[in-house]
Amino acid sequence: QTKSQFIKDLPKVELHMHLEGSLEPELMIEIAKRNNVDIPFTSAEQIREASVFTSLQSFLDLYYLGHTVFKTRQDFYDLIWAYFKRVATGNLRHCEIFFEAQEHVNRGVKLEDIVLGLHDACVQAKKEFGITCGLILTLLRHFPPENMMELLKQAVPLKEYIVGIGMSSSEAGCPPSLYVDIFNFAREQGWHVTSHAGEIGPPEYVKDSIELLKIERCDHGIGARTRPDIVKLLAEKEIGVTMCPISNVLLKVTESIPYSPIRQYLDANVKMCFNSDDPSYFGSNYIDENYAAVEKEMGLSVREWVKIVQDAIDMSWAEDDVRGKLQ
Ligand code: ES4
Ligand code: ZN
Repeated sequence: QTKSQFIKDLPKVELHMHLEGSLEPELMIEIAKRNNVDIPFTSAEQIREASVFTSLQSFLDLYYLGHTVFKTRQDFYDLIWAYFKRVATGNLRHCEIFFEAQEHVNRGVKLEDIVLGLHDACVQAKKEFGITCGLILTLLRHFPPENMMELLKQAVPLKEYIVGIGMSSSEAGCPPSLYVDIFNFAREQGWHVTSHAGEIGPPEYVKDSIELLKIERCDHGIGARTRPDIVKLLAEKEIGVTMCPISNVLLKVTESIPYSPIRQYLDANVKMCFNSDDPSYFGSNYIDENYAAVEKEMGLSVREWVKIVQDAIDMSWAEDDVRGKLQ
């Protein structure tokens, strides 16, 4: 058996994928058409041509424009179903997916339509593909904390369909200290919590997300690499990082995959896993392509690959029965 086949066959767990970042250009065009939403593109080809980024913000501008096509429960079902169909071919077994309801709800979509549309597809994915999925309601830093709190309160009656709360969008000018009340509220509701920290933000944002927000894992986390004390904190507290190697390169967050701190964190015994972030905007590179890219650039050992798959299971919020099946 070849090494690349071994990596293809690894049972995969994805913990860092933004649902709206899996919107393939063809589906964007189709949903915009059926909902009569104006977007500045008439073909999938144009969207692909526009998907070349110079920075995180240049990506976010196009990405949030893509959000505007969604209106109905069916739209959300169709979006997540397309993801399940795609990743089932790459041996995905479990995923926890960020969905950015805050954008849609602020435009007038009902939270219940989003959550129930996604939940229906999750039930079907378990039946048809044996994929289990947790939904992570994701707060967006470009909205004020009061708006985040409003959304969380609306989500309480839908609690059983939501495994945890995340936070994304650009860290620029948005330190973790602004969100202490929000994360306290989320934890009091019994939700798991995670946050993007140390993507483009400074090392202190990783430390403060751990100490002030009490995150259970850290999305990206690569910004801690210049601070051995914070890398050590990640290891000692067993806060795993959900890395997105292709995303980091295409958004110019790191120069190349070996320059992202994969080797450094492995050696420091920080738990980690590899994820796709926004696969459709990054050249349709899903989780299996991220695994393949790391192997091509770095050639990890079989033992390291097995550890990474185990880390992903450990870091997940899967119920014990699912966890048992993943082992
Ligand atoms: C994202 Cl803050 C951030 N970074 C990279 N990709 C993203 N997708 C959604 N939010
Ligand atoms: Zn992300």
